[in-house]
Amino acid sequence: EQQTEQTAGRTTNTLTPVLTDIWADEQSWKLDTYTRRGGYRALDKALGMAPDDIITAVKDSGLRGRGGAGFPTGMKWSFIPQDNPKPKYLVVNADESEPGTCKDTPLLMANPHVLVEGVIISSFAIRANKAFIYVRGEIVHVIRRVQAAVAEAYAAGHLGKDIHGSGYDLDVVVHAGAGAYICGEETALLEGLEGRRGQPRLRPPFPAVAGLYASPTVINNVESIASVPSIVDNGAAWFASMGTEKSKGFGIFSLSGHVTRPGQYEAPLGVTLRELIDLAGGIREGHELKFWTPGGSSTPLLTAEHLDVPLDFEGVASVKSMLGTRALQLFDETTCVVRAVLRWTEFYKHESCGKCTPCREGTWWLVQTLSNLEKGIGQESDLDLLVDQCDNILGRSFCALGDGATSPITSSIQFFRDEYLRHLTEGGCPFDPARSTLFA
Ligand code: L3W
Ligand code: SF4
Repeated sequence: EQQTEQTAGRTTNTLTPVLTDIWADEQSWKLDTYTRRGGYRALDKALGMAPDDIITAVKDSGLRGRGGAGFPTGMKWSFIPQDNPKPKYLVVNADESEPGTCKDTPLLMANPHVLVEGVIISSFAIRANKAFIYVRGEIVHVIRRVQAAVAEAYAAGHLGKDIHGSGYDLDVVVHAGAGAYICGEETALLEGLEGRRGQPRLRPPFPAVAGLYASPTVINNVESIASVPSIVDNGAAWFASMGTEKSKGFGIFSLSGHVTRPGQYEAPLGVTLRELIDLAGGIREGHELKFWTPGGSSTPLLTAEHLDVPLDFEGVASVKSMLGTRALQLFDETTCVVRAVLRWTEFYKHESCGKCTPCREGTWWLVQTLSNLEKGIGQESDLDLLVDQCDNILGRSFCALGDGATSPITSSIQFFRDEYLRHLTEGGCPFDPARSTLFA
């Protein structure tokens, strides 16, 4: 318990305290605490509704997938073919592994019951009697916490047979992954759940049509499912009143790196990085922002000139990046961008599942070219070679991992070409690594 308390979410400084409102409470992860705060009230309401009306409410709310792609959640649910006699499944993607992304893990630690309640309501809506929560394998304390919450929910009659006397049955399995980033890709995750090597499947068919055990399956991110109880409880219009025209509601933004108070900040979509940095106490004293990722390392880097870009799907796309997982990693002027990008590229090379050639071979070549540049032993034409290597991966890979690997490289060359060249003219990194708190 001691270890898990330390890793529970701590931030209470939020603009829209919905998913995080309970985080500061003592033993916020316990069923009693959650119930005292009105937890499982939405479940009763949902069980009194027609399943299709819940799907309509989620559609009307405008909720879009919180795992990175922003696909409309209610629309995804409506793709489940109800005339298909096969069982339907709900799978929660809790395999949070995107570099910099730390929103689902603290949510699960601090408030696992909001996910469990969301799982029951969502499963009822799509007529599933079995749901899986696929948790990243390395985070054992989180797996234990989710398992404990599921056990509490069974004991209280929120799970199992005839939930709340409604006649609806649901079983939930908490599954631990084995530590591969690729298993966050939805079809690789399904392969893993079925006991096979985690590698992506060809889509279509999308999981909604043929997913787990070739049955209709909804796969959603933790935060998407955890948002459902509040939509049922407060109504679609309440949710849609927050956020922007096409990116409704709220989300957890995780700030890390050179910021005074790193942590999770829940805010309406469309909030700007400038506003979030203010909440987080500013960039560390005496320094200034140099570059940042809007949604983890798979989303193109941005710079200080983008501080006022609305952090919603459209706003970030308008500056040729992606909202992604709202993993805001902030780097000040002491950080060497080439070194940071090399570090991420090594990660993609390591995590490439090897199924397709552009990514398997290409990420290896990216590391070779980049590390030569970083050491200052390359030549100027290597920068063009690097861009060419990216061009041969982007759009030619089997899944989003290959594409994502090119994002930090191409965007950093766009904004910091001179810094790359300085490595060559100075015969090595112009930054004194001892001055960099991240890479010293
Ligand atoms: C039925 C159709 N379903 C699309 C479903 C599809 C999926 C969802 C989004 O990648 C991104 C990626 C990473 N019928 C459908 C349909 N769907 N058309 O909609 O699909 P898609 O292909 O747009 O995206 P994706 O493959 O889910 C996710 C980016 O997120 N990312 C990484 C995130 C990593 C984490 C983590 O570690 N937890 O979230 C960050 O930016 O690059 O672009 O469900 O089935 N016609
Ligand atoms: Fe595997 Fe990379 Fe190809 Fe995706 S892009 S299938 S991770 S080799």
